[in-house]
Formats: sequence, C-alpha cells, structure tokens
Amino acid sequence: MKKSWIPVFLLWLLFTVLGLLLVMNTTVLPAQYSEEAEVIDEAYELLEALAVPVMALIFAIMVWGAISWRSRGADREDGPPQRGSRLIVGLWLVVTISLAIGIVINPGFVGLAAVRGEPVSDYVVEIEAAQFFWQVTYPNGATALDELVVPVEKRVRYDVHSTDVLHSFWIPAFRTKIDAVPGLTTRVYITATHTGGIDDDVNLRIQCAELCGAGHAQMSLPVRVVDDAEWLDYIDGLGTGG
Ligand SMILES: [Cu+2]
Repeated sequence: MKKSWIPVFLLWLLFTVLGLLLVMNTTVLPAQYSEEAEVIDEAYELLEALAVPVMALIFAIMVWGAISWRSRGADREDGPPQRGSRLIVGLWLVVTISLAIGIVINPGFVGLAAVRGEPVSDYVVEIEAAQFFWQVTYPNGATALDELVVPVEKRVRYDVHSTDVLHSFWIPAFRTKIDAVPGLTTRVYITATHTGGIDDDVNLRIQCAELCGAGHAQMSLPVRVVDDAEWLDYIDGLGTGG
C-alpha cells in the first residue's frame, strides 16, 4: 500500500498531459477585438493551465482509490481506518497556498494594472444606460441610439451613467465590463485593435450584464469599429443630422 504513490503519480502525469493538450487545443473564448481582451485572455489561459495539474491529482487519487480499495465481495464490513500523512497534508497546503498567492499577484494585481493602464485617452465617449436602451454621446455632442461606433487603435474613455437602475456596460469582444450606477460616473478605457461589426462577430455589441428588469436580455447595442478618419466623418455626420 505504501507503493501506491507510484501509480497515482503516473496517473497524475497522464491526466496532466491529456488535460494540457485539451486546454491548449480548444478555446472557449470569443473573438478578440481589443488590447484589454489580450490581457484578460492570457490570464484566463494561465488559470486554465494551472488548474489542470491540480484537477489531475484529484482525478488520479480518485481513480486509484476506486480501483485499489474496491470491494472484492469477501466481507461487507468497514475497512481499517486510514491515517493521513502529515507530509502530504503539509505539501498540499504549501503548494495550494503558494498557487493562490501567486495568482493574486499575477494575473491578479499585474493583470488588473495592465487592463486599467494609464488614465489617458484620445477620446471620451459618454454612455447612458436606461431601461432598456443605451444612448451614446460622442466628443462633439452628437448622440446615437442605434449603434456605438468606435475608432480603431485609439484609446477611448467611456464615461458610463445610468438614469434609473443598475446596469452593466459590457462588450464581450472587448472583454471589458463596468457597472452603470445611478448618481455615479464609472469609467473604462478601451483600445480596439481591429475593425469589424456585429455581422462579423456577434460579440461586437454592448450587452447589459446586470439584471435590470423585464427587457434586460434585449438591452444590447451593435458595436462597429472603423478607421479613425471614418469615425470622425461619422460623428460629424451625426452632429449635422441631429
Ligand atoms: Cu440589464
């Protein structure tokens, strides 16, 4: 029984390799359209990779335990009590606490700082959330209710408000999300990395991410990323039209 760590170790190795192959060759993440999304996705992939050996160890012990201590039909009484090992408990605590502290530092603090970046922007766009629509106000004062148009490779600060209840300004393709709170202005900085629209990817949309009432699920607005010059033309056109 003392030698049971050998098959457990081999099973752990096998499950770790299989698990890493699985997570490295599959992606559950939507299309990536912003610099912030790159940081978020890297963090997600790191956490996924770190979780694999931990999960593999639990599976290895479960599988080995089920085979090794299965009932062989002879007697139906309880087996002898199993005593824990101080060494294994100590190692488990040290490894898991170190992992947790490491994750708090990176991607925790490091990633959060990278996503937030410096509080500087090329443009400021105001976003007003209300049951159940989004209103966009551009730097020239022009407003729009039908879509959010974003200049590519420009750092935009979004000042987010709510006129009624809590909403949340979330653009899945950008991976950023900030609450819209009545009486407060919340801010998020986003740099779009390439052009596209909701026809290219359904995740290029604002989607309310805070349950806000009966129309919550429909509270979305298409997002279109265009060249800077095209964006300036677009907001000029809105200004003269409105
Ligand atoms: Cu909502």
